Amino acid sequence: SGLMAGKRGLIMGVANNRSIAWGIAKACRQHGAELAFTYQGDALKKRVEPLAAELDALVVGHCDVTDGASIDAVFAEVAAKWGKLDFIVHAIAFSDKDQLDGRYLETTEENFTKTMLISCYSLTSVAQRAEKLMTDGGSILTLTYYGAEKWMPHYNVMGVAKAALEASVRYLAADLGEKAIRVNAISAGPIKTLAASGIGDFRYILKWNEYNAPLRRTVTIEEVGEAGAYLLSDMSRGVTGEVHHVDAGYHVVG
Ligand code: 0WD
Repeated sequence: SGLMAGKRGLIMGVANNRSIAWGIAKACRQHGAELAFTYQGDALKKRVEPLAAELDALVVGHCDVTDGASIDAVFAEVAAKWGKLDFIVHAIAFSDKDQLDGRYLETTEENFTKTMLISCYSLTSVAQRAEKLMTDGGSILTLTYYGAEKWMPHYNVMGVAKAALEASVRYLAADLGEKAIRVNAISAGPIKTLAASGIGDFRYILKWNEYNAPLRRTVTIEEVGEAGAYLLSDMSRGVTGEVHHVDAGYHVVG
């Protein structure tokens, strides 16, 4: 269908075919969008290239959000290839695995800073570049988790970073609204991905959600993808600064 026909979007955060960003990319493509992927490092390049090919997408290069020059290079390539941009999927987070277990209290200054830079500030650094390319307005989407709102076991410093990320969504939405650029987040329920495998007792968290979420199950990357396509398309043109839960309803009981 043509819900997203004529729209061009940058997908950041595909590590493999289990990534949430991949679920969103597939849905956007199904609705007619044209896509460009970034990858982080050569190891992921080999994974991302065949996935991009499946969706007839461009690969616009290595982007490590801790390296501003690599973000600039990616946006320069998007500008050269497309001249403008309609949407961005920011599905990036990182924290040292050994601090996603045990007590938040043990978080080091070094890991706190790194976690905040990669998982929170990167949305702002990406939005700064996007503003210049979203000349017809646009939609920016990031991914968050319920651990931003409530204490969750093992989520620790990532919960603190996600709380700041959700606040960033509101501030960026206010800053970019007059340019018709919308900024929203999906708060996804737990999904077994590469990033999730770093969180202590993740299998227990999945089970807990299956027992307690109103829909009595967890969600898929395809379900997050469809909700993402809504937030990235004009269907949601009246929505910005929103944190939309795609979590089988867990947040109403948890
Ligand atoms: O249960 C889950 N999986 C949930 C994930 C529930 C709710 C939210 N999320 C969020 C994550 O926190 C993240 O923001 O969704 C987003 C996507 O995560 P994912 O799909 O669960 O995980 P994954 O497939 O591993 O993709 C995250 C990717 C990285 O993968 P790895 O595993 O190699 O760290 O984020 C990227 C990288 O591709 N990434 C970076 N990209 C650029 N620069 C960087 C960086 N410095 N660090 C990580």
